Amino acid sequence: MGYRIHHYERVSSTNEVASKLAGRGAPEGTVVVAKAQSKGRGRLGRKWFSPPGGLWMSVVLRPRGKPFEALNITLMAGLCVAETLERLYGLEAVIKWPNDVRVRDKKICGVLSEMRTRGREIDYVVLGVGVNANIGFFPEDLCEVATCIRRELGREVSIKDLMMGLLESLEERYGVLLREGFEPILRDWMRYSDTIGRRVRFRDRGGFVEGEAVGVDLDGSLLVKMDGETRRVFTSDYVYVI
Ligand code: BT5
Repeated sequence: MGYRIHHYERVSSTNEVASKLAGRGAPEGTVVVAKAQSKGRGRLGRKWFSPPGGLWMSVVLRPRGKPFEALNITLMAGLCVAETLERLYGLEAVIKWPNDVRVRDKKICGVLSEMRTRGREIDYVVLGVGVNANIGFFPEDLCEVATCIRRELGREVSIKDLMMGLLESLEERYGVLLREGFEPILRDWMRYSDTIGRRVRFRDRGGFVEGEAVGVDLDGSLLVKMDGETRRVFTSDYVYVI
């Protein structure tokens, strides 16, 4: 695909900047990376803590004429982060459906894909990835639940090397996704998943219900078995792995 990387010191959110560029016609492979974000965002209106020391990056993708969902791209990106952390640093990373990469049961990365459609076609997807690389401190509410590469390795890492390693992996996996579809991605994703086989809770008509995660469908949705039936659950269903 070929990348064109735009570096910033500080932006509101790299997803926001990348969306603006994509809306003005920026080509596939446009990358926005910032040293810090003042309004880093997570899913469902949540905040993403983004001080200097992290890799905060968004990539514009234009999978035209392909029946992918943003969720396929999210899962693909989680896989790329997990294998990059393993390949570059020997970290044992697992993926929590749909978008968390975790090390020793703490969140080290989050992925946020945002899609813009035109009619029934995808106009663009902005793939946002946040990896905690060399974070000096976490606020109180994240201290116990988040980690960073430096904390895991006991040494600083190069954010540039991390970015290049991740972009390389994304380029390869995205190529597979376009050529062969989601199936081969999902197969590899499963090897890193720590969600399948676990109990999950999700929102259902105002209340919450529970079931067992038994797989992931080709659209990226989670397959949950409950009372003899298998349900497809989406990220908007506020899923919690128990
Ligand atoms: C995510 O949302 O995990 C998606 C995060 C995506 C961030 C990237 S950074 C580059 C790009 N530009 C953006 O503006 N965003 C993307 P979600 O699954 O909703 O998780 C959000 C929750 O994770 C928060 O409510 C916190 O509990 C926790 N959290 C916030 N900041 C964190 C951090 N730095 N490390 C670990 N956990 C964090």
